[in-house]
Amino acid sequence: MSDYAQRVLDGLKARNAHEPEFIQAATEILTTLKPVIDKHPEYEKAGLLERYVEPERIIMFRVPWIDDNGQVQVNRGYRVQFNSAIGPYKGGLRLHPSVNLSIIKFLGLEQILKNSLTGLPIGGGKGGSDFDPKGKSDNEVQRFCQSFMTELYRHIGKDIDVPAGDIGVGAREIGFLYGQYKRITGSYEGVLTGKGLTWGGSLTRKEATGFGLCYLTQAMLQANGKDVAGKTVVISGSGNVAIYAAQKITEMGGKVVAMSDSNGYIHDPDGVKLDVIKQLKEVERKRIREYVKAVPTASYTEGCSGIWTIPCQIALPCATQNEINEESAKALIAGGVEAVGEGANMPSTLEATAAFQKAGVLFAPAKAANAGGVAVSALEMSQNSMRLSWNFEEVDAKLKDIMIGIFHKVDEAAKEYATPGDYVAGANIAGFLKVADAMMAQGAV
Ligand code: NDP
Ligand code: 2IT
Repeated sequence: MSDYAQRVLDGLKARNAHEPEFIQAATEILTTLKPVIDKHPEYEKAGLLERYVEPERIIMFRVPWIDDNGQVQVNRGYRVQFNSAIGPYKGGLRLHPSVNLSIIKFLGLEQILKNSLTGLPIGGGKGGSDFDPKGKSDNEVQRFCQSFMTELYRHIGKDIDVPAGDIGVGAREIGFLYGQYKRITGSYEGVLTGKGLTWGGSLTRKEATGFGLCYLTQAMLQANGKDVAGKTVVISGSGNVAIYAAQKITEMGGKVVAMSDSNGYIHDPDGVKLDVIKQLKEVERKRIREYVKAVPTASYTEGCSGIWTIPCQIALPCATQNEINEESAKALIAGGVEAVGEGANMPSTLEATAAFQKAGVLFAPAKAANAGGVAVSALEMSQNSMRLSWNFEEVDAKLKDIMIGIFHKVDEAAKEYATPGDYVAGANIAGFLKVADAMMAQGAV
């Protein structure tokens, strides 16, 4: 690592010692930026890296709401407005009991580079709350969302900060949040993405992250003389990203044999029946263990990490951060994995990533591989501004172009600055150069 990057990382660790996920994301980024930092000594005088790792603004707030028993509950809300050098802050909202500042900051830091890679004019931000939507009634979720937006509305806007979904935030939550924003401000504007199709949403946004992951994984395989067709695929999670990754990879000729949720995983060697998963997860909000009732030939195993012991050629982690540790990576390698495409944000630990790269596994890092969701969010913003809607095929074609374009940018940056095939370094460098250029041009702000 360059001296400058190392000093910035040391300072970041000292100042944020209690934020392990943020330190993990920053370590990977700063480590791989060395060739760029060495080439641009002017960055140091401009304090570029110190500014890059410090959010422009962190908003933390109380979210009081009343449960169905009349009891007042209090959660903590967050919005980290990390970097607006290339566009308004853009990034999802996560509702999960594990949410804390470290997790929101790591997601925000990643989002800056991801959004840059899309080629679209969007800065980086992320938010959420430690609210757990699981087991809550629709009315409780509505009251939480209304309370959350009652504070958040003053900090966001279509040209300021445009949140969207992430874990625990789907169409239902975006609806409640949007309704409350509109009620408070009186403004019908594209302040959130992932909206319903009758009120400003974009076709293909629901499918975008999963589809985009498959387009990029396919581009990576083909650049290396391989193809998705005929491959056995393991996908973790069974939420928005996992479901549409499973759909597209199946269309491409891959066979998905396992999926999971936070309780456990199902193994269906005949190929996972996606209509059963969609019914369970999108309609009934049930646990994945119920799958074996509909498909008795499949098996269910309690606990999620065992999914990585199932032999496969393609692994698509689509659940959450650090779900693949070194042991799981070694199990995947032993099982013959040829390619990993990260649908979730930072699903592989630093040690797992190193193990994959050392073993020669094609490895598409999250900020490139899962950029399709935010890319179509940016297309939703464009459609809202123009007050028109593109059809499914148009948006899907643009998404595919963007994902293939990202792969080429990443591939070329790896070749020019790092090691050919090191898509981790390639993604960080390609994403960073655009943001750095904008930050240098805009002065010390
Ligand atoms: P969903 O809430 O729709 O689904 C999340 C899935 O992951 C569920 O199956 C959930 O299981 C599982 N999961 C969540 N947390 C954990 C955990 N701590 N341990 C084990 N399993 C867990 O979220 P998304 O599909 O939208 O998001 C999945 C990942 O993709 C996240 O990392 C997110 O940041 C990333 N991502 C999402 C984008 C989007 O457009 N939605 C865009 C880019 C990245 P359970 O139901 O049991 O909790
Ligand atoms: O991690 C991500 O890129 C998202 N959750 C989607 C963000 C967005 O603004 O669509």
